Amino acid sequence: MKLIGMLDSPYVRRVAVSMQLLGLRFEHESLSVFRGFAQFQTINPVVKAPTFVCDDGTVLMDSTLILDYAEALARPRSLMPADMPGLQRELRLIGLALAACEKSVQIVYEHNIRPAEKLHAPWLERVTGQMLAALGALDAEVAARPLAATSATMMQAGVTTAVVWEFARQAQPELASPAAFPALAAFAAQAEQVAQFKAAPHGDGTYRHIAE
Ligand SMILES: N[C@@H](CCC(=O)N[C@@H](CS)C(=O)NCC(=O)O)C(=O)O
Repeated sequence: MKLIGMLDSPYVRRVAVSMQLLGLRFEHESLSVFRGFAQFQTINPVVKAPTFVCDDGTVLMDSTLILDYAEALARPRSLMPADMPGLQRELRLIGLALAACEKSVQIVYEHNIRPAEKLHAPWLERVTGQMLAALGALDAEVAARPLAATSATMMQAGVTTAVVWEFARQAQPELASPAAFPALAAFAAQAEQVAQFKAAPHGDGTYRHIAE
């Protein structure tokens, strides 16, 4: 099994960290969807990160769908709660984290992909407000009920929240600040100390397999 994409993508990183927490072995190729576009196309013509190549050659994409597949492979291990109230909360937190993620990525693209003279201020304002709303709601949830932050206890909401926080903190430090979102900052600082997070650090490196 092979995970394709850079660990500076929160979507790629959530898959890498989750698969390690699930005890699944995989190869990782740190390939950029921008600088490595042509090479990426040869693996997945859609050029989406993460891309995941299964052992039989089937090519999957979209982090949530890849994680569905990983969960099925890892059973009975799981990063999702089995009980209904637990599942409901987990899904709410993951939804908030992924919404914050999407908006944070859109802000990056608006600044880095679009020519400066074509930057569309109303769109930037809209997605910035949406990102702050998602981070605010997530911060309130985490403050009200802390998330587990150890290898043995972390669940998918914790993985996604911490990975998205690190991305947003690096991408928009003036917006995603510990002062504005103290519960998220404190939780993510703990999560980044977990071995599976350290083995897949945000950036252009390749993940390191952790022997169990
Ligand atoms: N919903 C997708 C989003 C993935 C995504 O947008 N990845 C970015 C990299 S962070 C990408 O592939 N960008 C290139 C493009 O969309 O053309 C997921 O969860 O995997």
